[in-house]
Amino acid sequence: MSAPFAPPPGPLLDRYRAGDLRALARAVTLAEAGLPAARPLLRAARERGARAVVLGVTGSPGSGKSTLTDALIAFLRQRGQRVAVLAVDPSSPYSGGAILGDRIRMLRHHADEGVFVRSLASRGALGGLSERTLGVLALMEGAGFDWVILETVGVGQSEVDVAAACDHTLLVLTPAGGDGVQAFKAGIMEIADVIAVNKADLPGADRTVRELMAAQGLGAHDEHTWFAPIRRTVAAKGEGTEAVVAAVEAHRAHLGDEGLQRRREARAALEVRTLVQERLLRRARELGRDLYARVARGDLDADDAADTLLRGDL
Ligand SMILES: Nc1nc2c(ncn2[C@@H]2O[C@H](COP(=O)(O)OP(=O)(O)OP(=O)(O)O)[C@@H](O)[C@H]2O)c(=O)[nH]1
Ligand SMILES: [Mg+2]
Repeated sequence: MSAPFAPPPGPLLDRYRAGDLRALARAVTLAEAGLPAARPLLRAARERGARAVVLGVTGSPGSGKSTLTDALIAFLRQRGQRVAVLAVDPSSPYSGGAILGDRIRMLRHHADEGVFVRSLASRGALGGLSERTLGVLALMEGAGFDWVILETVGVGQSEVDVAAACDHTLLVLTPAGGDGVQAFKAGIMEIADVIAVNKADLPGADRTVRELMAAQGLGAHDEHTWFAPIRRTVAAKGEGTEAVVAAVEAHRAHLGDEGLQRRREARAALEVRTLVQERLLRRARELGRDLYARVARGDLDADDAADTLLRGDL
């Protein structure tokens, strides 16, 4: 029986290679689940080579990351560029129902073949990236998008993860609550390649920009230091998006081919290390039980148990 809305025929891999967005959606699902069927797709994605601008968007909860991402989509589409977005759902108390809101907002692009939006659960780690995030980004890039945007809520470690996963990091701050000063104190500013002071329609934006600039001057720097351009945005009205895009492109020019290559190598290292970690921990969970009992009884010390697991000769 053939369903009325059956996907177009042809193996998934061919359809993915041809840029079919439904095939991409399926590929992402497989990759997210860590299924072996995702492997040929991931390989195909990488064979195409890296060419997208991979932009991480991070910042405190509610700072306007999704609104700004939506505005960036609109601007980039006007320029005829294709955009894929991966929103990592932190499943945290911070974001509440925001993901639903994101979906509804970005739905205005849903009929547009040049836009692909997907949310990914972060599996508990607060705002952190799952083991699969980098694979999913690679699939999006391999599907031929010009920009691949990763949105995550910045809570502690996650900003650092985002910076490691992307070519460029856009930090979204707001004039409210001394956001800028807090970012500086928490060492978050260091990972920013571009800073958006969003909600610039609210009071205090100028002051926030001044504080951020002063903070930038305090850090160690020389003639090669990249000072993250600080741009005022009113994402809700699409204001400042063009300046943000220009700043990201300026950072890309600053990195040059060599700098981009270094970032991509760091990303590859993160991806491989994450997979190794995941596999080792799975093996430890599955095979370690007897060893743990022996460690608990005092028959084996923990170091020897770890060595045994790593050697895999159980
Ligand atoms: N005044 C004003 N409000 C804005 C602006 N941009 C976004 N907002 C509002 O700020 C709220 C949060 O926006 P989101 O885009 O959902 O923020 P977010 O950073 O994605 O939030 P989380 O994903 O939950 O961390 C929404 O009510 C937006 O309408 C802006 O430029 N000015
Ligand atoms: Mg959001």
